[in-house]
Amino acid sequence: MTIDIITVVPELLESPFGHSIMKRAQDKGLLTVTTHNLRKWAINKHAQVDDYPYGGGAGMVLMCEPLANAIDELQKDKKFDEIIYMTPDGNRFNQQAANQLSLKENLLIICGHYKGIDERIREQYVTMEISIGDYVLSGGELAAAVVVDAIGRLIPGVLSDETSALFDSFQDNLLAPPVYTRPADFRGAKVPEILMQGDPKKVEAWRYEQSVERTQNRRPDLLKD
Ligand code: 6GU
Repeated sequence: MTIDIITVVPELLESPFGHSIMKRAQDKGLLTVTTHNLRKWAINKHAQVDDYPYGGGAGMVLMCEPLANAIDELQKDKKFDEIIYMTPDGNRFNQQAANQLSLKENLLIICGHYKGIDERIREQYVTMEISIGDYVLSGGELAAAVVVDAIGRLIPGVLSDETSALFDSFQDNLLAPPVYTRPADFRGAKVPEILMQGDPKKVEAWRYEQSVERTQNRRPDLLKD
């Protein structure tokens, strides 16, 4: 899978994909993340990519031309399955959306900044709008990093134990069960006996029970649908 990201702050996206599972996905050639500085397509020698909003008001708006020229140029090299705009008024991101996007070949993500991007780019280019929650970030970059991480780890072959994503929280609308590692006794707090006995059937049943209980207690809304 390839993911191209257009941003005015590429520095914000340098570290998130350089470590751990995202790094391994890229080293294995299963995922290629490329960030593009929008200023490369600036309209003048002052590197301008934004302007005042028509009608007045605070904040700047990313202009049509730099974004359109950037997208047009990137589209010459590949066909994007989705052109995604990160915005607090987009569709709320969740595990189901991550699953669906992990099956795509080429994604393009546009990060807004300031007041956002000119509406005509949303109308003419963007095929999907994503928000990561009901709060406002100062730009789409951190949200894009969240989305790329959630998608990237689902690409087949990325996780060392291919089945492990199947047991994530939310994958079946259940939260994950509690986990333990050594020592068996931490300051008097013992690991549940059933996990120590080594009967896989019993362990599986216990984990499922714990998942349901945890979901009932913490996220009863997940059990409704
Ligand atoms: Cl995708 N962008 C911004 N700027 N803020 C957000 C968001 C995205 N999702 C939640 N808040």
